[in-house]
Amino acid sequence: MTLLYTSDAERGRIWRAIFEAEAPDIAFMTPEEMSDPAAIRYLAAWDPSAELLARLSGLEILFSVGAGIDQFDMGKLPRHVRLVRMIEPGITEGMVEYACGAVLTLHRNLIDYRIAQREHRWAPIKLLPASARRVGVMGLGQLGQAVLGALRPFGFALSGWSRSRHVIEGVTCHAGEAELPVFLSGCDILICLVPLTAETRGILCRKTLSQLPRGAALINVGRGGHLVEHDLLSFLDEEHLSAAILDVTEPEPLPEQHPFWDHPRILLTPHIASMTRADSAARALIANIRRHQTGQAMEGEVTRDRGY
Ligand code: NDP
Ligand code: OXD
Repeated sequence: MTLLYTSDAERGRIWRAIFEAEAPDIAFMTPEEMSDPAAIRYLAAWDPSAELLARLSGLEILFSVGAGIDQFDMGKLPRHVRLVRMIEPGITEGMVEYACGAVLTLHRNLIDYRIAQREHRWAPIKLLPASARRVGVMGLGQLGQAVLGALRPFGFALSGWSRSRHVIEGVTCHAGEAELPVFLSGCDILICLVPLTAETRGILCRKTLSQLPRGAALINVGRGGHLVEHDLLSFLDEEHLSAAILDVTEPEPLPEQHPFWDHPRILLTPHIASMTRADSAARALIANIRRHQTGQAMEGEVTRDRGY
């Protein structure tokens, strides 16, 4: 049983040590060590080249080293190869921390205070109780639900939106395109945590952003491709939106001259909301391989036709 690993070298050293200690029956290999490509059954990668994929004739499963799978060119991946995204505590914990930090930044008007500080203005803003602030999460999957769970103790009025219907205690749940307008109209702070698919590309656009209440703010931790940048800039300039916290852009990194860099109402971070944690991810991968070996459903297997 051979696993080929083609991602970050530092993480690779940690994974190798964990595989050797905890799953010695699975040979852990990097491309430099690969003598027989046809013997590779599992590939753990972020964005494998088409040339590499073409050489792996015995490949059964492609494991993403991250939560997202939009980076893969599905057209280059043979239909029979199963695709699995990464679900591991490090990614979830990182996202929970970032999203809660971003919501509190907006809730406590820290973007306004940053602007006021630059202008040497001492300008207190009346405190709004958390219960009066409506926070909505687009995407009620692994990360969206964890974020909602962590926001709950603050007392925010929580809602969520997903493709299929969910029932989550303390969260008003909406489902499907038909319920998107009512969901958006109840979000003072909107968090985007859907995967990037053909259906969700450009979902944060003029039509949807205009359905947010005046003064609402956006947190995009999904993918840059969700956002129509020009529409966000118009809504910020027209003061329909009050602020945006963006962890993802398209392209990444953002070009030097991009207007987001200097916009006073945009807080930008370089795609660091969460990161795959080496030790917990290695163990999550081993657990998934064991599930596969014993005929159980793997955690995070992607439905390829659905795109996530
Ligand atoms: P999941 O697959 O667990 O959840 C996806 C959610 O989105 C599901 O609730 C799904 O609905 C919903 N969804 C998908 N398509 C649609 C649609 N067309 N309309 C409405 N809802 C839809 O994903 P994760 O929570 O694990 O991750 C979400 C994304 O977060 C990743 O794909 C990645 O892009 C991003 N991410 C960003 C990181 C960062 O550092 N910025 C780090 C990690 C992830 P349903 O429940 O009905 O299936
Ligand atoms: C991921 C990411 O998908 O870091 O894991 O964005």
